[in-house]
Amino acid sequence: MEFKIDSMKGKKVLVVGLGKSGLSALRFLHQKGALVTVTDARREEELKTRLDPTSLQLLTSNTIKKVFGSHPPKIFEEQDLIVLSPGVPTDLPGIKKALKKKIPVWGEMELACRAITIPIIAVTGTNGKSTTVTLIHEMLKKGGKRVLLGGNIGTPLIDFVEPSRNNDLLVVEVSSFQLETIQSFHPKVAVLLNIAPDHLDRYSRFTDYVKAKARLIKNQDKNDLFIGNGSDKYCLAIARKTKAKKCFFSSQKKIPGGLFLNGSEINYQFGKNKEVYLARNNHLTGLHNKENMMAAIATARHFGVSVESIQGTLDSFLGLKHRMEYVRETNGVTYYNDSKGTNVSATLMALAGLPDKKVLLIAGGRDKGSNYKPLKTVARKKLKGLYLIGEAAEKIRRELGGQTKTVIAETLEKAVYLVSGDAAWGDIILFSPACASYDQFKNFEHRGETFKNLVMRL
Ligand code: UMA
Repeated sequence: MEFKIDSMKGKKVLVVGLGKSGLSALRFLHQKGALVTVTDARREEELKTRLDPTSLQLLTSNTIKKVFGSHPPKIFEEQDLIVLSPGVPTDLPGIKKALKKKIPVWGEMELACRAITIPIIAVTGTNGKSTTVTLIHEMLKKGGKRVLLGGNIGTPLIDFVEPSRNNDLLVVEVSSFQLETIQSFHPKVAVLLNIAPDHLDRYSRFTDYVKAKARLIKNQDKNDLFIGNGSDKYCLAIARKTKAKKCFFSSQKKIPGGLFLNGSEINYQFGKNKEVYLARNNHLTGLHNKENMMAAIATARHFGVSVESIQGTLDSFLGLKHRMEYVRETNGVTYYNDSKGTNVSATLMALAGLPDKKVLLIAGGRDKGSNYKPLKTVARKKLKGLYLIGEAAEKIRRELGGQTKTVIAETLEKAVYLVSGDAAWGDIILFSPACASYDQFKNFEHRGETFKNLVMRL
Protein backbone atom coordinates (compact mmCIF):
# COMPACT_ATOMS: atom_id res chain seq x y z
CA MET A 1 0.00 0.00 0.00
CA GLU A 2 1.43 3.43 -0.92
CA PHE A 3 1.35 5.51 2.20
CA LYS A 4 0.27 9.16 2.22
CA ILE A 5 1.82 11.31 4.90
CA ASP A 6 -1.35 13.46 5.08
CA SER A 7 -3.66 10.57 5.80
CA MET A 8 -2.17 9.06 8.93
CA LYS A 9 -5.36 9.25 10.95
CA GLY A 10 -6.35 5.81 12.21
CA LYS A 11 -3.36 4.11 10.55
CA LYS A 12 -1.44 1.55 12.57
CA VAL A 13 2.19 2.59 12.78
CA LEU A 14 5.02 0.86 14.64
CA VAL A 15 7.92 3.03 15.82
CA VAL A 16 11.04 0.94 16.54
CA GLY A 17 13.55 2.45 19.00
CA LEU A 18 12.72 5.14 21.52
CA GLY A 19 15.80 7.35 21.34
CA LYS A 20 15.79 10.84 19.81
CA SER A 21 14.50 9.72 16.40
CA GLY A 22 11.83 7.37 17.76
CA LEU A 23 10.50 9.97 20.18
CA SER A 24 10.27 12.65 17.50
CA ALA A 25 8.56 10.23 15.09
CA LEU A 26 6.18 9.18 17.84
CA ARG A 27 5.23 12.79 18.61
CA PHE A 28 4.63 13.54 14.92
CA LEU A 29 2.56 10.43 14.27
CA HIS A 30 0.53 10.82 17.42
CA GLN A 31 -0.30 14.40 16.43
CA LYS A 32 -1.39 13.16 12.99
CA GLY A 33 -3.86 10.78 14.64
CA ALA A 34 -2.04 7.53 13.90
CA LEU A 35 -2.48 4.54 16.20
CA VAL A 36 1.08 4.14 17.30
CA THR A 37 2.82 1.15 18.86
CA VAL A 38 6.30 1.84 20.12
CA THR A 39 8.86 -0.85 20.80
CA ASP A 40 12.33 -0.64 22.31
CA ALA A 41 14.78 -3.39 23.20
CA ARG A 42 15.40 -1.76 26.59
CA ARG A 43 13.20 -2.51 29.56
CA GLU A 44 10.63 0.09 30.62
CA GLU A 45 12.41 0.93 33.90
CA GLU A 46 15.64 1.66 32.03
CA LEU A 47 13.88 3.72 29.36
CA LYS A 48 12.07 5.80 31.95
CA THR A 49 15.36 7.01 33.39
CA ARG A 50 16.35 8.30 29.94
CA LEU A 51 13.15 10.19 29.08
CA ASP A 52 12.15 13.77 29.90
CA PRO A 53 8.84 14.43 31.72
CA THR A 54 6.98 15.54 28.54
CA SER A 55 7.91 12.34 26.72
CA LEU A 56 6.94 10.23 29.74
CA GLN A 57 3.59 12.01 29.76
CA LEU A 58 3.10 11.34 26.04
CA LEU A 59 3.67 7.63 26.62
CA THR A 60 0.69 7.50 28.97
CA SER A 61 -1.69 8.36 26.08
CA ASN A 62 -4.20 5.55 25.57
CA THR A 63 -3.70 5.59 21.79
CA ILE A 64 -0.04 4.61 22.22
CA LYS A 65 0.80 0.94 22.80
CA LYS A 66 4.13 0.09 24.39
CA VAL A 67 6.16 -3.06 23.87
CA PHE A 68 9.45 -2.82 25.76
CA GLY A 69 12.27 -5.27 26.47
CA SER A 70 12.22 -6.96 23.03
CA HIS A 71 10.78 -6.64 19.51
CA PRO A 72 8.26 -9.50 19.13
CA PRO A 73 7.99 -10.23 15.37
CA LYS A 74 4.19 -10.53 15.65
CA ILE A 75 3.69 -6.80 16.29
CA PHE A 76 5.47 -5.95 13.05
CA GLU A 77 2.98 -7.93 10.99
CA GLU A 78 -0.03 -6.06 12.37
CA GLN A 79 0.96 -2.61 11.05
CA ASP A 80 0.22 -0.34 8.09
CA LEU A 81 3.66 1.27 8.38
CA ILE A 82 6.90 0.71 10.30
CA VAL A 83 9.22 3.58 11.20
CA LEU A 84 12.76 2.63 12.21
CA SER A 85 15.28 4.55 14.28
CA PRO A 86 18.70 4.68 12.59
CA GLY A 87 20.42 2.60 15.29
CA VAL A 88 18.03 -0.32 14.74
CA PRO A 89 19.45 -2.92 12.35
CA THR A 90 17.24 -3.56 9.32
CA ASP A 91 17.50 -7.35 9.59
CA LEU A 92 15.35 -7.80 12.71
CA PRO A 93 13.10 -10.88 12.26
CA GLY A 94 9.98 -8.70 12.55
CA ILE A 95 11.16 -6.41 9.75
CA LYS A 96 11.77 -9.35 7.46
CA LYS A 97 8.22 -10.57 8.14
CA ALA A 98 6.75 -7.12 7.50
CA LEU A 99 8.59 -6.74 4.22
CA LYS A 100 7.30 -10.13 3.11
CA LYS A 101 3.79 -8.82 3.72
CA LYS A 102 4.67 -5.64 1.75
CA ILE A 103 4.28 -3.40 4.79
CA PRO A 104 6.35 -0.25 4.14
CA VAL A 105 9.43 0.11 6.35
CA TRP A 106 10.79 3.66 6.51
CA GLY A 107 13.51 5.31 8.48
CA GLU A 108 12.61 8.43 10.46
CA MET A 109 14.31 10.45 7.73
CA GLU A 110 12.06 8.96 5.04
CA LEU A 111 8.99 9.81 7.09
CA ALA A 112 10.27 13.38 7.51
CA CYS A 113 11.25 14.05 3.92
CA ARG A 114 7.74 13.13 2.75
CA ALA A 115 6.43 16.03 4.79
CA ILE A 116 9.16 18.57 4.03
CA THR A 117 9.04 20.45 0.74
CA ILE A 118 11.99 22.87 0.94
CA PRO A 119 15.22 21.89 -0.88
CA ILE A 120 17.54 19.60 1.04
CA ILE A 121 21.33 19.74 1.10
CA ALA A 122 22.54 16.35 2.34
CA VAL A 123 26.08 15.66 3.51
CA THR A 124 27.53 12.23 4.16
CA GLY A 125 30.96 10.62 4.43
CA THR A 126 32.86 8.71 7.08
CA ASN A 127 34.43 11.79 8.66
CA GLY A 128 33.95 15.55 8.58
CA LYS A 129 30.15 15.53 8.20
CA SER A 130 29.39 17.66 11.23
CA THR A 131 32.10 20.23 10.47
CA THR A 132 30.93 20.50 6.87
CA VAL A 133 27.21 20.85 7.59
CA THR A 134 27.99 23.47 10.23
CA LEU A 135 30.13 25.45 7.78
CA ILE A 136 27.43 25.20 5.09
CA HIS A 137 24.76 26.31 7.56
CA GLU A 138 26.85 29.30 8.67
CA MET A 139 27.74 30.31 5.11
CA LEU A 140 24.14 30.16 3.90
CA LYS A 141 22.95 32.19 6.89
CA LYS A 142 25.63 34.80 6.22
CA GLY A 143 24.40 34.82 2.62
CA GLY A 144 20.93 35.84 3.83
CA LYS A 145 19.17 32.47 3.53
CA ARG A 146 16.79 31.08 6.12
CA VAL A 147 18.33 27.70 6.82
CA LEU A 148 17.71 24.76 9.15
CA LEU A 149 20.39 22.28 10.26
CA GLY A 150 19.67 18.74 11.45
CA GLY A 151 19.90 14.99 10.93
CA ASN A 152 22.72 12.87 12.34
CA ILE A 153 24.29 15.98 13.88
CA GLY A 154 21.58 15.86 16.53
CA THR A 155 18.04 16.97 15.63
CA PRO A 156 15.83 14.38 13.91
CA LEU A 157 14.52 15.68 10.61
CA ILE A 158 10.91 15.06 11.57
CA ASP A 159 11.23 17.98 14.05
CA PHE A 160 11.64 20.30 11.06
CA VAL A 161 8.30 19.61 9.39
CA GLU A 162 6.67 22.73 10.91
CA PRO A 163 9.75 25.03 10.90
CA SER A 164 10.44 24.16 7.25
CA ARG A 165 7.37 26.19 6.25
CA ASN A 166 9.23 29.38 7.18
CA ASN A 167 12.65 28.48 5.85
CA ASP A 168 14.38 28.34 2.46
CA LEU A 169 16.74 25.40 2.84
CA LEU A 170 17.48 22.40 5.04
CA VAL A 171 21.04 21.19 5.61
CA VAL A 172 21.12 17.56 6.72
CA GLU A 173 23.93 15.42 8.05
CA VAL A 174 23.16 11.90 6.91
CA SER A 175 24.63 8.65 8.24
CA SER A 176 24.85 5.34 6.42
CA PHE A 177 22.27 3.98 8.89
CA GLN A 178 19.80 6.67 7.85
CA LEU A 179 20.48 6.11 4.16
CA GLU A 180 19.67 2.39 4.47
CA THR A 181 15.99 3.18 5.05
CA ILE A 182 15.30 6.04 2.64
CA GLN A 183 13.18 5.62 -0.46
CA SER A 184 12.14 9.04 -1.73
CA PHE A 185 14.73 11.20 0.09
CA HIS A 186 15.92 13.50 -2.69
CA PRO A 187 18.66 16.03 -1.93
CA LYS A 188 18.99 18.97 -4.37
CA VAL A 189 22.64 19.01 -3.38
CA ALA A 190 24.39 15.82 -2.24
CA VAL A 191 27.85 16.07 -0.70
CA LEU A 192 30.06 12.99 -0.32
CA LEU A 193 33.19 13.77 1.69
CA ASN A 194 35.12 10.49 1.96
CA ILE A 195 34.58 6.79 2.63
CA ALA A 196 36.78 4.67 4.92
CA PRO A 197 36.01 1.54 7.00
CA ASP A 198 33.54 2.20 9.83
CA HIS A 199 30.56 0.51 11.51
CA LEU A 200 31.81 -2.98 10.65
CA ASP A 201 29.79 -4.28 13.58
CA ARG A 202 26.62 -3.40 11.62
CA TYR A 203 27.83 -4.25 8.11
CA SER A 204 29.27 -7.70 7.55
CA ARG A 205 31.31 -6.36 4.62
CA PHE A 206 32.84 -2.94 3.93
CA THR A 207 31.15 -2.98 0.52
CA ASP A 208 27.75 -3.02 2.28
CA TYR A 209 28.72 0.18 4.11
CA VAL A 210 29.80 1.74 0.78
CA LYS A 211 26.49 0.65 -0.79
CA ALA A 212 24.57 2.34 2.01
CA LYS A 213 26.51 5.57 1.44
CA ALA A 214 25.81 5.35 -2.31
CA ARG A 215 22.07 5.59 -1.61
CA LEU A 216 22.67 9.33 -1.14
CA ILE A 217 22.41 9.80 -4.91
CA LYS A 218 19.57 7.31 -5.45
CA ASN A 219 16.95 9.92 -6.38
CA GLN A 220 19.13 12.69 -7.79
CA ASP A 221 18.44 13.85 -11.34
CA LYS A 222 19.98 16.21 -13.86
CA ASN A 223 18.62 19.29 -12.09
CA ASP A 224 20.56 18.43 -8.93
CA LEU A 225 24.18 18.82 -7.90
CA PHE A 226 26.62 16.21 -6.58
CA ILE A 227 29.73 17.49 -4.79
CA GLY A 228 32.34 14.82 -4.14
CA ASN A 229 35.91 14.08 -3.15
CA GLY A 230 37.86 13.78 -6.40
CA SER A 231 40.69 11.83 -4.75
CA ASP A 232 38.62 9.19 -2.98
CA LYS A 233 38.09 6.09 -5.12
CA TYR A 234 34.79 5.20 -3.47
CA CYS A 235 33.40 8.70 -3.94
CA LEU A 236 34.52 8.65 -7.59
CA ALA A 237 32.85 5.29 -8.19
CA ILE A 238 29.59 6.61 -6.73
CA ALA A 239 29.92 9.87 -8.72
CA ARG A 240 30.03 7.87 -11.94
CA LYS A 241 26.52 6.63 -11.20
CA THR A 242 24.78 9.92 -10.45
CA LYS A 243 22.58 11.68 -12.98
CA ALA A 244 23.22 15.02 -11.24
CA LYS A 245 25.70 17.70 -12.31
CA LYS A 246 29.06 17.08 -10.65
CA CYS A 247 31.58 19.21 -8.84
CA PHE A 248 34.77 17.70 -7.39
CA PHE A 249 37.24 18.88 -4.78
CA SER A 250 40.63 17.53 -3.78
CA SER A 251 43.40 18.24 -1.31
CA GLN A 252 45.72 15.97 -3.31
CA LYS A 253 45.63 17.20 -6.90
CA LYS A 254 44.54 20.04 -9.18
CA ILE A 255 40.94 19.65 -10.33
CA PRO A 256 40.07 21.68 -13.43
CA GLY A 257 36.53 22.94 -13.04
CA GLY A 258 36.57 22.19 -9.31
CA LEU A 259 38.23 23.05 -6.01
CA PHE A 260 41.79 22.24 -5.04
CA LEU A 261 44.63 23.37 -2.82
CA ASN A 262 47.29 25.77 -3.91
CA GLY A 263 49.64 26.06 -0.94
CA SER A 264 47.47 27.36 1.88
CA GLU A 265 44.87 28.72 -0.55
CA ILE A 266 41.80 27.04 -1.89
CA ASN A 267 41.23 27.66 -5.59
CA TYR A 268 37.84 27.24 -7.20
CA GLN A 269 37.73 27.28 -10.97
CA PHE A 270 34.40 27.17 -12.71
CA GLY A 271 33.51 28.52 -16.12
CA LYS A 272 35.70 31.56 -16.60
CA ASN A 273 35.79 32.25 -12.85
CA LYS A 274 38.75 31.65 -10.65
CA GLU A 275 38.16 32.27 -6.97
CA VAL A 276 40.67 32.16 -4.16
CA TYR A 277 39.86 31.44 -0.50
CA LEU A 278 42.32 31.61 2.36
CA ALA A 279 42.44 28.57 4.60
CA ARG A 280 43.97 30.36 7.58
CA ASN A 281 41.67 29.37 10.45
CA ASN A 282 43.52 27.48 13.22
CA HIS A 283 40.34 25.59 14.10
CA LEU A 284 40.35 24.02 10.64
CA THR A 285 43.82 22.51 10.39
CA GLY A 286 44.77 19.37 8.47
CA LEU A 287 44.06 18.33 4.90
CA HIS A 288 40.73 16.74 5.85
CA ASN A 289 39.47 20.13 7.06
CA LYS A 290 40.59 21.73 3.79
CA GLU A 291 38.37 19.18 2.06
CA ASN A 292 35.47 20.00 4.38
CA MET A 293 35.95 23.69 3.57
CA MET A 294 36.00 23.00 -0.16
CA ALA A 295 32.77 21.01 -0.01
CA ALA A 296 31.13 23.83 1.95
CA ILE A 297 32.39 26.52 -0.44
CA ALA A 298 31.05 24.65 -3.47
CA THR A 299 27.65 24.28 -1.79
CA ALA A 300 27.41 27.91 -0.69
CA ARG A 301 28.49 29.23 -4.12
CA HIS A 302 25.83 27.04 -5.72
CA PHE A 303 23.24 28.97 -3.71
CA GLY A 304 24.78 32.32 -4.63
CA VAL A 305 26.53 33.20 -1.36
CA SER A 306 29.24 35.81 -2.04
CA VAL A 307 32.96 35.06 -1.89
CA GLU A 308 33.29 37.61 0.96
CA SER A 309 30.57 35.99 3.07
CA ILE A 310 32.15 32.59 2.57
CA GLN A 311 35.62 33.84 3.54
CA GLY A 312 34.07 35.57 6.56
CA THR A 313 32.56 32.26 7.71
CA LEU A 314 35.80 30.35 7.15
CA ASP A 315 37.67 32.90 9.26
CA SER A 316 35.21 33.09 12.14
CA PHE A 317 34.48 29.36 12.52
CA LEU A 318 35.30 28.26 16.06
CA GLY A 319 35.42 24.51 15.50
CA LEU A 320 33.07 21.88 16.89
CA LYS A 321 32.81 20.46 20.35
CA HIS A 322 34.42 17.02 20.68
CA ARG A 323 36.25 17.40 17.36
CA MET A 324 39.92 18.25 18.10
CA GLU A 325 38.56 20.57 20.76
CA TYR A 326 41.23 22.39 22.74
CA VAL A 327 40.58 21.76 26.44
CA ARG A 328 43.42 23.44 28.33
CA GLU A 329 47.12 23.71 28.90
CA THR A 330 48.49 22.90 32.32
CA ASN A 331 52.09 22.29 33.41
CA GLY A 332 53.12 22.85 29.79
CA VAL A 333 50.90 19.95 28.59
CA THR A 334 48.09 20.62 26.10
CA TYR A 335 44.89 18.53 26.14
CA TYR A 336 42.61 17.93 23.12
CA ASN A 337 39.19 16.29 23.17
CA ASP A 338 38.39 14.37 19.98
CA SER A 339 35.63 12.17 21.43
CA LYS A 340 33.82 12.37 18.08
CA GLY A 341 36.73 10.38 16.60
CA THR A 342 34.74 7.15 16.60
CA ASN A 343 36.67 5.27 13.91
CA VAL A 344 40.27 4.56 12.97
CA SER A 345 40.44 7.02 10.09
CA ALA A 346 39.18 9.84 12.36
CA THR A 347 41.97 9.13 14.85
CA LEU A 348 44.52 9.05 12.02
CA MET A 349 43.27 12.46 10.90
CA ALA A 350 43.49 13.86 14.41
CA LEU A 351 47.09 12.66 14.75
CA ALA A 352 48.10 13.87 11.29
CA GLY A 353 48.40 17.51 12.32
CA LEU A 354 50.38 16.81 15.53
CA PRO A 355 54.18 16.76 16.02
CA ASP A 356 56.25 13.53 16.19
CA LYS A 357 57.04 11.84 19.52
CA LYS A 358 55.12 14.37 21.55
CA VAL A 359 51.67 12.81 21.70
CA LEU A 360 50.15 10.64 24.41
CA LEU A 361 46.99 9.10 23.00
CA ILE A 362 43.98 7.85 24.94
CA ALA A 363 41.89 5.51 22.78
CA GLY A 364 39.42 2.63 23.06
CA GLY A 365 35.75 2.10 23.81
CA ARG A 366 33.28 -0.19 22.07
CA ASP A 367 34.83 -1.98 19.10
CA LYS A 368 32.91 -1.73 15.82
CA GLY A 369 34.64 -4.66 14.14
CA SER A 370 37.50 -2.31 13.23
CA ASN A 371 41.00 -3.07 12.07
CA TYR A 372 43.38 -0.95 14.19
CA LYS A 373 46.54 -1.93 12.28
CA PRO A 374 46.44 1.20 10.07
CA LEU A 375 47.41 3.09 13.25
CA LYS A 376 50.68 1.14 13.60
CA THR A 377 53.02 3.40 11.62
CA VAL A 378 51.69 6.59 13.10
CA ALA A 379 51.83 5.07 16.61
CA ARG A 380 55.54 4.35 16.14
CA LYS A 381 56.24 7.78 14.64
CA LYS A 382 54.12 10.10 16.75
CA LEU A 383 53.24 8.50 20.08
CA LYS A 384 55.11 8.65 23.35
CA GLY A 385 52.43 6.50 24.91
CA LEU A 386 49.08 4.83 24.30
CA TYR A 387 46.48 4.52 27.08
CA LEU A 388 43.65 2.14 26.29
CA ILE A 389 40.18 2.10 27.79
CA GLY A 390 36.94 0.18 27.40
CA GLU A 391 35.97 -3.07 25.73
CA ALA A 392 38.33 -2.66 22.76
CA ALA A 393 41.48 -2.10 24.85
CA GLU A 394 42.94 -5.62 24.53
CA LYS A 395 42.17 -5.86 20.81
CA ILE A 396 43.88 -2.53 20.09
CA ARG A 397 46.91 -3.50 22.18
CA ARG A 398 47.19 -6.80 20.30
CA GLU A 399 46.86 -5.24 16.85
CA LEU A 400 49.28 -2.36 17.49
CA GLY A 401 51.69 -4.65 19.32
CA GLY A 402 54.45 -2.69 21.06
CA GLN A 403 54.87 0.28 18.71
CA THR A 404 54.96 2.54 21.75
CA LYS A 405 54.59 2.29 25.52
CA THR A 406 51.08 0.83 25.93
CA VAL A 407 49.01 0.86 29.10
CA ILE A 408 45.60 -0.76 29.65
CA ALA A 409 43.88 1.90 31.74
CA GLU A 410 40.34 0.47 31.58
CA THR A 411 38.47 3.66 32.46
CA LEU A 412 38.78 7.20 31.17
CA GLU A 413 39.29 8.44 34.69
CA LYS A 414 42.26 6.16 35.24
CA ALA A 415 43.66 6.96 31.78
CA VAL A 416 43.60 10.72 32.45
CA TYR A 417 45.26 10.17 35.82
CA LEU A 418 48.02 7.98 34.35
CA VAL A 419 48.62 10.03 31.22
CA SER A 420 48.89 13.32 33.10
CA GLY A 421 51.50 11.74 35.36
CA ASP A 422 53.55 10.52 32.39
CA ALA A 423 53.41 13.68 30.25
CA ALA A 424 56.35 16.09 30.13
CA TRP A 425 56.50 19.82 29.36
CA GLY A 426 55.59 20.42 25.69
CA ASP A 427 53.65 17.16 25.28
CA ILE A 428 50.16 16.85 23.82
CA ILE A 429 47.49 14.62 25.29
CA LEU A 430 44.92 13.57 22.72
CA PHE A 431 41.70 11.73 23.49
CA SER A 432 40.64 10.26 20.14
CA PRO A 433 39.05 6.89 20.87
CA ALA A 434 38.71 5.31 17.36
CA CYS A 435 35.76 3.45 18.90
CA ALA A 436 32.10 3.97 19.80
CA SER A 437 31.27 5.26 23.28
CA TYR A 438 28.38 3.00 24.27
CA ASP A 439 30.35 0.59 26.47
CA GLN A 440 30.97 3.19 29.22
CA PHE A 441 29.04 6.32 28.18
CA LYS A 442 25.63 7.42 26.86
CA ASN A 443 27.11 8.81 23.65
CA PHE A 444 30.22 10.58 22.33
CA GLU A 445 29.09 13.91 23.81
CA HIS A 446 28.82 12.39 27.30
CA ARG A 447 32.25 10.80 26.84
CA GLY A 448 33.80 14.09 25.68
CA GLU A 449 32.25 16.09 28.52
CA THR A 450 33.54 13.48 31.01
CA PHE A 451 37.05 13.83 29.56
CA LYS A 452 36.94 17.62 29.74
CA ASN A 453 35.70 17.55 33.35
CA LEU A 454 38.49 15.16 34.33
CA VAL A 455 41.08 17.37 32.63
CA MET A 456 39.73 20.55 34.24
CA ARG A 457 40.04 18.91 37.65
CA LEU A 458 43.77 18.17 37.18
N1 UMA B 1 17.14 0.20 20.00
C1 UMA B 1 16.19 -0.80 19.90
N2 UMA B 1 16.48 -1.89 19.15
C2 UMA B 1 17.67 -2.04 18.50
C3 UMA B 1 18.63 -1.01 18.61
C4 UMA B 1 18.33 0.10 19.36
O1 UMA B 1 15.10 -0.69 20.48
O2 UMA B 1 17.86 -3.08 17.85
C5 UMA B 1 16.80 1.38 20.81
C6 UMA B 1 17.77 1.66 21.93
O3 UMA B 1 17.46 0.87 23.07
C7 UMA B 1 17.54 3.14 22.18
C8 UMA B 1 17.10 3.67 20.81
O4 UMA B 1 16.87 2.52 19.98
O5 UMA B 1 16.53 3.39 23.14
C9 UMA B 1 18.19 4.49 20.20
O6 UMA B 1 17.90 4.80 18.85
P1 UMA B 1 19.08 5.20 17.86
O7 UMA B 1 20.29 4.34 18.12
O8 UMA B 1 18.56 5.21 16.48
O9 UMA B 1 19.50 6.65 18.38
P2 UMA B 1 18.73 8.04 18.39
O10 UMA B 1 18.75 8.53 19.77
O11 UMA B 1 17.45 7.99 17.68
O12 UMA B 1 19.81 8.91 17.58
C10 UMA B 1 19.89 8.78 16.16
C11 UMA B 1 21.36 8.71 15.76
N3 UMA B 1 22.00 7.55 16.37
C12 UMA B 1 22.46 6.54 15.65
O13 UMA B 1 22.40 6.49 14.46
C13 UMA B 1 23.12 5.40 16.41
C14 UMA B 1 22.07 9.99 16.17
O14 UMA B 1 23.39 9.96 15.64
C15 UMA B 1 21.34 11.19 15.59
O15 UMA B 1 21.93 12.38 16.08
C16 UMA B 1 19.87 11.17 15.96
O16 UMA B 1 19.27 9.91 15.56
C17 UMA B 1 19.06 12.27 15.26
O17 UMA B 1 19.05 12.09 13.87
C18 UMA B 1 24.45 9.70 16.58
C19 UMA B 1 25.34 8.59 16.06
O18 UMA B 1 26.07 8.00 16.84
C20 UMA B 1 25.31 10.94 16.71
N4 UMA B 1 25.34 8.31 14.74
C21 UMA B 1 26.23 7.35 14.15
C22 UMA B 1 27.57 8.00 13.88
O19 UMA B 1 27.62 9.23 13.66
O20 UMA B 1 28.57 7.25 13.81
C23 UMA B 1 25.65 6.85 12.85
